[in-house]
Amino acid sequence: MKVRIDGVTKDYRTLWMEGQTIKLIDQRKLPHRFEVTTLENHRDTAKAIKDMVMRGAGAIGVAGGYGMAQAALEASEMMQPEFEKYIQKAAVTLKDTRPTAANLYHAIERCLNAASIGSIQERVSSVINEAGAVASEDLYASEQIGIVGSELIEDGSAVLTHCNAGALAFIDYGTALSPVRFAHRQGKKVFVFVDETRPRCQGARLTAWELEQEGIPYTLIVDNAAGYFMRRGEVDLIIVGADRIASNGDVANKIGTYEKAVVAHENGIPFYVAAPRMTFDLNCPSGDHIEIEERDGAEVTGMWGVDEKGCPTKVLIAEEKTPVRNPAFDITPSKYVTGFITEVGLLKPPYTDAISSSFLKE
Ligand code: RUB
Repeated sequence: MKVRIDGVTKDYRTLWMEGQTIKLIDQRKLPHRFEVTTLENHRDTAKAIKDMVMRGAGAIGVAGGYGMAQAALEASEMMQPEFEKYIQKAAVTLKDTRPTAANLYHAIERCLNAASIGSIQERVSSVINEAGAVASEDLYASEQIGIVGSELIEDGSAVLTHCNAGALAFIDYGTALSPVRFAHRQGKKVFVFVDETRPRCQGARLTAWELEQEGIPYTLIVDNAAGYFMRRGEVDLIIVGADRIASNGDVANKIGTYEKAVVAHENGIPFYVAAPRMTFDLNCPSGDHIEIEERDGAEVTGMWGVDEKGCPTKVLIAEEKTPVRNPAFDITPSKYVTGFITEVGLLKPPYTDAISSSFLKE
């Protein structure tokens, strides 16, 4: 993704591996400060996933894979039984961070398999290669999603998106924002309504920042305003990302997605979900089986930002003791989804068949 710092534009990935460390853009500091931070070992990586230093299904999947590569390197001098114990424990530590995104689970399982055959040195190299393959596949998928999805965006369209399913939620390009990026690069006029996305405001802080960097016109709206703009006919289509998609097409995505889908349906607005196959969970029959992460109530009673001098600060908007429920995701039933934009094409209903046959394609 393009990042403009002091008038100079540079290309960045959301996260990458350097030796045994992971480097990543600290998403908690954006848009006020651009900072690259370093994670020294797999425990740091697990904590960074939990604390949302990086977030988004694709990005945490890649971080999970890299975290496993760190663990393998940490254990490279051990004997086989200790190596196996260490790797298994690291997998649990990394998985126990955020339960909803399928990508994290899949990436860790792939690395665990890679760690199971050969000499210790061979196992270490296999895990590193597998983690690298997860990252390359993510990158390829997000580029293809952009190409497939840009065909759905006509010149002059207004797209509404929720949360951040942009380059920062992936390695680059993103899912929901990738079609927008490609349409913009093809010279189409495209405008984006950016939902603020309480409580952590990934729309206001991250999606708005990404669109600003790319010079794509956008406007920030509060979550409650999306229905207003849809009813006025100002929104042509909605594209969101996903954290886990059940085999029947039910979608877990950032809290508030469900309401957007229902209001879009009511107003005859196409509602697309952009996601790579890593986000689909064929073992999960429906949205009712998806575990929804509940996060700390402090995210709802307080807000983080900077003061007028640019110093990081937290303000309380409700009394700290206020009882809070804070589900991070919700389920959108597949009947509200117009299509899935994937790296192997646009999937249309009936979804159970379309999803299972998409896994037969190369
Ligand atoms: C992120 C979120 C995003 C999906 C899309 O939630 O809900 O829409 O993860 O992911 P959080 P991707 O900020 O809580 O992680 O674009 O990576 O597939």
